[in-house]
Amino acid sequence: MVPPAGAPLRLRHGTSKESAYEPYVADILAGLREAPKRIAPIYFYDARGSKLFDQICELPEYYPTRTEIQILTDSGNDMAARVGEDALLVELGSGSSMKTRLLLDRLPTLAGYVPVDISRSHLLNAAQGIAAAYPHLEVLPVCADFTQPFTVPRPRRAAKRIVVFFPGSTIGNFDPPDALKLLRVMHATAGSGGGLLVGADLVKDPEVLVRAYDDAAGVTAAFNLNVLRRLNAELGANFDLMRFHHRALWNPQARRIEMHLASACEQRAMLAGQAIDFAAGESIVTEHCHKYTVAGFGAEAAKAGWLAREHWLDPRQYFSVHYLEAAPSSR
Ligand code: AVI
Repeated sequence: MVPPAGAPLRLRHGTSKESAYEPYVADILAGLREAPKRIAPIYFYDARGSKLFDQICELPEYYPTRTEIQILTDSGNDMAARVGEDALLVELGSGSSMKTRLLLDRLPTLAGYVPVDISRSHLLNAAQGIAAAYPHLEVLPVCADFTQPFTVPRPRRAAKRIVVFFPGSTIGNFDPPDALKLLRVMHATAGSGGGLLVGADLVKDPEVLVRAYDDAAGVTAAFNLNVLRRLNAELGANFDLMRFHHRALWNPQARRIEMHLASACEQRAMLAGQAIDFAAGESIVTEHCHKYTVAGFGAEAAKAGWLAREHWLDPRQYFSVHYLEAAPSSR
């Protein structure tokens, strides 16, 4: 269950009884009753959260976006050669960005472009932007939760293969079992002989990683805290934003950055009539950002039936883009 970015979390006519609330409320409360407490990162993206994320991508410390763009710029021709002639490109997530265009510019024979997004407004904006910039390209938007199987539309001109495009290292925000499930769904989407072009952030100096998620200007802190602001505004919660602090920690065993909201003191917050008690220093985990090695990513993908064909790195070896081919389904 993924809330479309910017969509409200609760029906206007909800009552104070938890059972009458949208399923998101039950999901958030269940996470806050776990140990450690959790709020899923899908809840970051209201309008303010999406704007803050755009600002994060511009930060000097946040290297992933600009590094992936650099790799796509430098090695886009090789990637296009892998995608090949007359392919159908299926992009997971909103497709208005510069990354998509860097690829589309090099794929003049595409049979079609399928942006997939759960937010109808993001999807239609993105699809219109791409259709205007590439008038000869058939654009076939699909409004769907891409973590679940969905039907790929057929373009008017038959495609030789389906290639899934999943930039941004969003795969890193899935814990390993969910990342594997997603790799399997992508395998089913591409079908035998299809491809996957995917960005994955790499393990590196922990100082560089922590700075990327705890920037000097405090934009990531604002992004993290915004989730509590959202729960207050949309669900009538009463988290005291002054008494939670953003923390970004490197977990070397799990090879991930963990984003936390740490409680400055012992305190109680209310959400949907339920009390949530915090000890001083106790935190809510809001996001995991897994970092891979090139070989480790290939090994995970192989479990889902993908064959690693080629990968591209930037000169500092901070970020990787992989082209994988779908072996016949392993299930
Ligand atoms: C969306 N995702 C790839 C970002 C990341 O780097 O894991 C989310 C993010 N969280 C804090 N900064 C960026």
